[in-house]
Amino acid sequence: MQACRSCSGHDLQEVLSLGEMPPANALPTASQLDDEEARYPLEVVMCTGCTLLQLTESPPPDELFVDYAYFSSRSTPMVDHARALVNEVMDERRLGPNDLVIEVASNDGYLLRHYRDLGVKVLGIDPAENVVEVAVAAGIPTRVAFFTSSLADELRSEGLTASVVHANNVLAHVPDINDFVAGVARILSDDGVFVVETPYVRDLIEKLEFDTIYHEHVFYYSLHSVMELFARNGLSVVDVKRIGIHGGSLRLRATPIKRAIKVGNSVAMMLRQEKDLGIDDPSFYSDFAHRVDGLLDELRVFLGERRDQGRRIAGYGAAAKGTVLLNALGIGTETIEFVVDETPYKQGRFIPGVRIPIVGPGALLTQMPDDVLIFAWNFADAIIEKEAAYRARGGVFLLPVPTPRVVTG
Ligand code: DWN
Ligand code: ZN
Repeated sequence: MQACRSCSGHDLQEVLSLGEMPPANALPTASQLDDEEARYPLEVVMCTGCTLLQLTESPPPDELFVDYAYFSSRSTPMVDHARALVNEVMDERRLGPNDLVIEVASNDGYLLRHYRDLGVKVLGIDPAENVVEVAVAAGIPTRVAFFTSSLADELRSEGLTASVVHANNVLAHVPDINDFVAGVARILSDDGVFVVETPYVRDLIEKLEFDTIYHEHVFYYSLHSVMELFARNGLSVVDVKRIGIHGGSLRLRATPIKRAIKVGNSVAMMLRQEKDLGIDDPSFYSDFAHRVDGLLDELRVFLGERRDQGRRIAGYGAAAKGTVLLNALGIGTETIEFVVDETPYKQGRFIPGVRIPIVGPGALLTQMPDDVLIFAWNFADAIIEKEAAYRARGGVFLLPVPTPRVVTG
């Protein structure tokens, strides 16, 4: 990679290298275990020009997102979170049957279903044919496509413009990000709003969430770097707030620059915070790799001690984060017997690279491992509550970041 994907700058400073890894959601089936897995460098650099952190290499999106393992509705907290967001936007915008809401990366309809139930017109856009099938079966009109500026023009030529465009956990995933944002600017109606949720680089660094670095996540945004990207493509960020989802994200609203809407105080305040923290300065990231190495060493000791005591350990959540964590640790079935996950697509498959079997959550009670390491730590509360019977029988939950620890209380 020679230049920044956002501003084309050439001064790229290394932040972290996790070596060569298989794509986090490329879960092999039993019959594929003898096949060679594709591996790509997993390296993050910072552009000193526009301050955007990004991968040096990312597999072609076709390879990552067409047959996709992630079904948003399989995580109840995601559905609940989406419902709350829809209610917030409905209160703000008073949308009705003549308004169109578009979600880019609409997955299985986990968010649009709430607008549809409120009588608002919806259109999903998502490249994952296998996941879109679920959305369409649930009555959510969805285009199987990657969102691009030419798709935006096509939709506009069909007379479609959006009162709201949602993009949750996709702004980080699109290598040609300028074209993507330009497309949003084109499909928004004149008084439309772009509502985005994307993981926040401040949380990644401060909470050592290195396992959220994987090939699907090409970018790691600050407010500063998002604003540079949006301004270049005709959008102005008018409101922003930090939210807890997925380890800590930004929820921001943007409108076409030509509307010259007054920028809210929230934007100025967060930019001030980022300046005071030095988030747009390479030195903010200079000890991250060292801290990650320290965490990996701590995790190896923590898990090794429990295994040496004869404790059997399983995992919870065949999350992309789990693939990164396990491959970075270099541990497999000698330490983690199996991983449970409620997603039918994932069951019967294996964690890439380390080949740990993925099974249904019933295995917790039938196999009764002593410890369960939660890879989907962003949903730990919901998982621990759900698996109360396992704890009642003496099962122990473990969390890996920002420090390895036993869940008590
Ligand atoms: O950006 C992305 C985020 C939104 O989701 C995608 N690129 C990939 C994916 O990342 P992830 O796989 O790390 O996300 P999650 O949401 O932490 O994965 C949770 C996994 O755990 C899912 O496979 C579902 C599973 N799960 C479960 O089996 N029972 C989750 C919950 C809450 C449960 O109760
Ligand atoms: Zn740049």
